[in-house]
Amino acid sequence: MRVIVGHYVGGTNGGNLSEDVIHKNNYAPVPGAGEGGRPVQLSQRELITARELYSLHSYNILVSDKISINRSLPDMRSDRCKEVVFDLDNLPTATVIIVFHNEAWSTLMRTVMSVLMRSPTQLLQQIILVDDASDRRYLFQELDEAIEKLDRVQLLRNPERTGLVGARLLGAKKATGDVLVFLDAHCEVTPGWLEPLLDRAGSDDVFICPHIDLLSEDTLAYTKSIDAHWGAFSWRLHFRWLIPGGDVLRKKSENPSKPYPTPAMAGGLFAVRKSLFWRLGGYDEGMTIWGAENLELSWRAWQCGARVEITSCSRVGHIFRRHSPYKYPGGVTKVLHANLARAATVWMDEWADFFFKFNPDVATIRDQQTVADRVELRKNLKCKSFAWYLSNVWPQHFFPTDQRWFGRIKSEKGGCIGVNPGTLGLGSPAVAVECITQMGLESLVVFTPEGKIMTDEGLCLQQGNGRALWKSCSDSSKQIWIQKGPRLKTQEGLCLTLVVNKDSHGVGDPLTSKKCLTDDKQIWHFNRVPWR
Ligand code: UD2
Ligand code: MN
Repeated sequence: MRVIVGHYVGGTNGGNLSEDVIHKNNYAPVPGAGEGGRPVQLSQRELITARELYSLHSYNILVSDKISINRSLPDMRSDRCKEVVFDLDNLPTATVIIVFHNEAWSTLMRTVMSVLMRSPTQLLQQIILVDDASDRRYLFQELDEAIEKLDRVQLLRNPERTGLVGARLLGAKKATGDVLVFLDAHCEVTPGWLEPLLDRAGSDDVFICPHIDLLSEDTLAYTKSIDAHWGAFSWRLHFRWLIPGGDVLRKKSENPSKPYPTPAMAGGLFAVRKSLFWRLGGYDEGMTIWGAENLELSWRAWQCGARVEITSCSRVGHIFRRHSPYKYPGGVTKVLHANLARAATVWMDEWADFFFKFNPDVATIRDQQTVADRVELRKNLKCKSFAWYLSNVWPQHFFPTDQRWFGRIKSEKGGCIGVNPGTLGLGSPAVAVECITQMGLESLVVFTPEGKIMTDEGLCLQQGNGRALWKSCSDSSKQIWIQKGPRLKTQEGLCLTLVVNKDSHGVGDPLTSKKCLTDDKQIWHFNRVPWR
């Protein structure tokens, strides 16, 4: 099969490509391509085509179309995980729910086939595909016919596009298995993926996530993702992968096959007992299209007496994309902001005020959200506070609290302690940033009672050899700064110093720790800012 490339006239969402390209299924497997999870390399000419087609799905569709939908993948589990024996007769059954909007045919089918190939028959009750009102023609009759041939797979069509929450709820209502297992439509599961999920989900108080590995958006190579990760979120409520707390890491290395807790789930891949899913209120149906439902569900689970966990014994690959390929009715920010506003309003208590205060554009739509039924749900389920969540589930968090100082630490010479937006935060040398007096978060820091200077994204100011650095917050004593009057001292008694260049007013100048002197460059002003 030949790929017909439309003429390139610029634009997004495939709008620049010919109808034929957009609506046709160009799946044409090349024997051996991508087998064993190996990368597929393209010729120079194909690379040009692939680039032109990229906007259709935000991954390399040319590569995907060359790889068999039945491709083999290696067993990605650790030896300790492979040793675990499951009693299949006593595990609950699964309904796998995969929702999609304008997904590529080959990617979608490979997701389905990987589940069929690698799930024990007696455990897989059914696969429910939910088409969230796609308009690509290859997903119409051609998909119906392909699905009809498959055992235990059914396809539901959402009459109107609701977004992933509405589509998942549609699937969940039709599920006959004991456990709901959600997957994105561009995943591939590996051997042994289902058993650990069902084993844990059987307990009825947990949302259990697989370890999400990486399917390269360019080559579709399957690669392992960082071993010790958990999910959390930034001050702007963007989902983030972070290093788990020390006690979790310790337990994880003692017992690598045991599921470990996570403050938040990424959202796309998890299993939950059907009864628990509905008892805790399913999803917030007011959330449209994409975004924030993962945080809402995570907070709800933890605050309302359940847990969110990851098991590294279940390995599933997912194509992480840099851009969203589909249309957001009303615009991506409008959709995402509305969803975030709902989640924050219902679950975050005083931290909702923090979020809205420093995200004024989200605040403008705060009052437009009708969340009375979700607030009622929280009351009926007798859920705990967000303060409880932060201190018990995510004690390593970097949000302000009543016990933590919050504000701007300004040098006598000008400039504030902070991380410049758009620069590499992690690992980068610290320089003074502009003291933004409005709601900008860049020059705001949390100063904890134990002496950590934290910023958004979990970065802490750390004493280096010479220059101070922004590093992931940890238990390191190099991250402790003791306030002595207007000075900030390291544990060795050195003073935080701004190395001022002439005429710079401090901004952009490096921070370092030096012998304490009577020196303006070591004088800091602590301007407290109310955080709610
Ligand atoms: C992550 C999650 C995703 C979801 C999202 C927040 C993973 C791996 N992925 O982003 O599941 O929780 O965060 O909302 O954890 N879809 C529809 N209708 C729409 C839009 C999307 O059906 O209007 C489908 C889409 O085809 C896909 C799934 O929803 O199968 C998730 O969307 P995504 O892949 O764009 O989200 P992702 O992985 O960036
Ligand atoms: Mn996805």
